Amino acid sequence: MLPAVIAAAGCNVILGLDETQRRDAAGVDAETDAPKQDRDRDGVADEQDNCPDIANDDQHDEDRDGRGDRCDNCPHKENPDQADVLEVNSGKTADGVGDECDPYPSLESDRLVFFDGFNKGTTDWLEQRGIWAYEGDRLVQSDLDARDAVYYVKDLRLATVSTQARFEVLDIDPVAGEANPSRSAGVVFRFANDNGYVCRYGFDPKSGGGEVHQLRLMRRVGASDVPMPRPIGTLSKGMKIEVQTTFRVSKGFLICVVESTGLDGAIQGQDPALLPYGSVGLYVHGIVAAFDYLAVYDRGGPGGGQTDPD
Ligand SMILES: [Ca+2]
Ligand SMILES: [Ca+2]
Ligand SMILES: [Ca+2]
Ligand SMILES: [Ca+2]
Repeated sequence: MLPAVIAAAGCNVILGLDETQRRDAAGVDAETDAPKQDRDRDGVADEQDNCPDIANDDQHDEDRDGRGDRCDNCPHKENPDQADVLEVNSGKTADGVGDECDPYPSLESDRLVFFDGFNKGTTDWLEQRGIWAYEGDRLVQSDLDARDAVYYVKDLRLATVSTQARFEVLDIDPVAGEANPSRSAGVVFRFANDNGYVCRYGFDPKSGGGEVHQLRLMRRVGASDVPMPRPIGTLSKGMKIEVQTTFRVSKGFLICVVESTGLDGAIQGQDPALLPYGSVGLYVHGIVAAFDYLAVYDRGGPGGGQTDPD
């Protein structure tokens, strides 16, 4: 029986050619007899392929720098030169994360573990609250009345997590006499027990009129703020805001950075009660926001193990 099994297996290998391979097998230029060059067999010829060695049939290029997301060492930061030299300049080994987006550009071993340019129209996210939909290359939370709308990436179990996200403020719920009148958006880090932190930009009405605009690191345990909000510029419609966070879980250390034209700020907090891992999400409260991307970086992988930077 053995030869028959082998013959059947061999037959399956031939019949098992996928659609791309069949097309390639037949893809011979009639005039030159030269095979079409499509090294990664994603159906896009090499000279047109923005990642000629990595299959990426969607050809998505979030930052429009000519490199497809799949082979761009900063998929969301324009860096056509793909520079990744700052570790080497510090006597270390380049880690493959471009200088332009590397959370620790002179320390090796950073790793991009999750990137979503929100172009796929499908999701394998863990959980959502609010009304989230893919609209033209962005993920939009469209419920103006939503309080604590979130979108969670599935559990990442990372020891030190850095996130980079950008969103546009499309609308803001007018502040009226309500119990929780704050408006904000940002990135949330959730621990396994459902507690966590939000790095967010937002504002509250000021008693006696006006608004207090602040960058906040908000602890979600009992919804109490980490007591170091930092006043920054005024949130307005059309503003594009970049949020960067680092959660150094092993040291109970959190950094929250917000950048936008006309405003920026950074705060950090420390909490010895941080748990060893969690998931990352997008967070919106009383705002319609369109997220361009979310990138998540790790130093250490599951359970940690890498040296945590000081
Ligand atoms: Ca390709
Ligand atoms: Ca690119
Ligand atoms: Ca890039
Ligand atoms: Ca790097």
